[in-house]
Amino acid sequence: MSGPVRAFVKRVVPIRAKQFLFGLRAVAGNPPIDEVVVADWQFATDPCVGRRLNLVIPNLAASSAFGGVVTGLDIFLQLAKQLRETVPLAIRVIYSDPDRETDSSIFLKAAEKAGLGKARLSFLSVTRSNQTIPVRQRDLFVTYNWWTTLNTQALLDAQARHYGQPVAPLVYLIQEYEPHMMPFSSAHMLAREAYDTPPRLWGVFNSSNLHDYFRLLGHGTERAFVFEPVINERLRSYLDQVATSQRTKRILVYGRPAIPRNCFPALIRGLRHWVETDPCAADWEIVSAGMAHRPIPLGKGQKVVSVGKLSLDDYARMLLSSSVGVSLQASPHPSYPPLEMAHMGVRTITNAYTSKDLTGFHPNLISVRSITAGGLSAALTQACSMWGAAPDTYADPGYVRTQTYPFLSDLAAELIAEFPPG
Ligand code: TRH
Repeated sequence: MSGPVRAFVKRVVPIRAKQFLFGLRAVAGNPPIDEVVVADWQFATDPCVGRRLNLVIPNLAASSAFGGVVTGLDIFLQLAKQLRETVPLAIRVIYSDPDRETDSSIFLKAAEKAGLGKARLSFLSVTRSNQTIPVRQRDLFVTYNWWTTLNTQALLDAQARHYGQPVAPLVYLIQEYEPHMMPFSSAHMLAREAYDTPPRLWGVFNSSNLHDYFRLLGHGTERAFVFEPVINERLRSYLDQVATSQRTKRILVYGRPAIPRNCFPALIRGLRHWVETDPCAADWEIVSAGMAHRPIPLGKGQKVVSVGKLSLDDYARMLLSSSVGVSLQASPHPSYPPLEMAHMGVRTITNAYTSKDLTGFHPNLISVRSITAGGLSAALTQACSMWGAAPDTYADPGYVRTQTYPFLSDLAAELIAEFPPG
């Protein structure tokens, strides 16, 4: 695609048609993600004087409503609730990359559950990269990832210029070191810029491991609100069965072949090495959960069989009846499955990464520094050799806390002070 044609496509073609065009290009090679997501949203005055809190998120769809998305939504809703206890507040959700799977009922149900109701709630789908977005004088924004942050910061700058007020802080839900989710590229650079561009970045960090790593790489914030992962509410109700549940000789692996950070190839190599070298391996069943894939032979007649992505209740039952778990993540963030496995009494192998080392977080956790076939296989042999001994039922007080986001009252109080006077 030539330069002027590309510029034309970026500027005026609706996002669905644009995705189709880029899809055509993908036959020859994937379009760089920044071509699709970095936008040029146009500021428009919204004369309404009421305060409003905006969530800017790529999309909400059933297929991705778990893990980080659920946490992000939860934080936003709890924050809105706390703000509403003090000031009248409208809420707007802006989808930067809506598609046919977009499902606002996910937000509405969660809002209902959080006690926010449906009043003063609105949704805006951005379908053109130069779409005009109405901004009030008293609009504050919470963003979900690097491109929603970059796109939104331009609106904040325009808001400050237009209404003649200081630039508002931008609350960014930082749940992963996003530049590492891409190869060295313009998108990688832009993801780094999302941390360094906002003059008033208020980072909400999912885990102190991630916050440490963020600082280690030289980024800073005006304000940092850090919280540790907390047990999923649905899984919490199964904790009292950990001590008594009947377990079989089953290894449960978090198997997501399409998600590179979950290190699926290393996982399979480790399992193959273990089957090859541990005479006890023949007695074990190996189940993969997280994403459907074909059975994978491991040698000596053994195989990994995928059960796909289980419902949370089935996942809990699977954990309670398994003895050993493996869940890898190439990232400073611990990810949820190793913490869930360990707390459900599964002897769990996970990996360290720079400042992340989960040794000591839970007695059922084995943290490896090496994910080579030999490294993982040795850890599997160690974990499987403990078969028969009762699993540890320790519950980390931080992980099972009921006050999910302890920083929220500080954040809410500080944000209220940031709304310009009406
Ligand atoms: O959203 P996730 O894919 O990942 C992220 C990563 O950890 C990411 O790096 C971090 O930024 C972010 O969370 C905070 O979710 P994750 O950690 O892989 O957890 C998956 C969730 O899915 C977990 O809470 C349990 C649940 N689950 C099921 O519901 N069914 C299943 O079968 C399995 C295996 C998991």
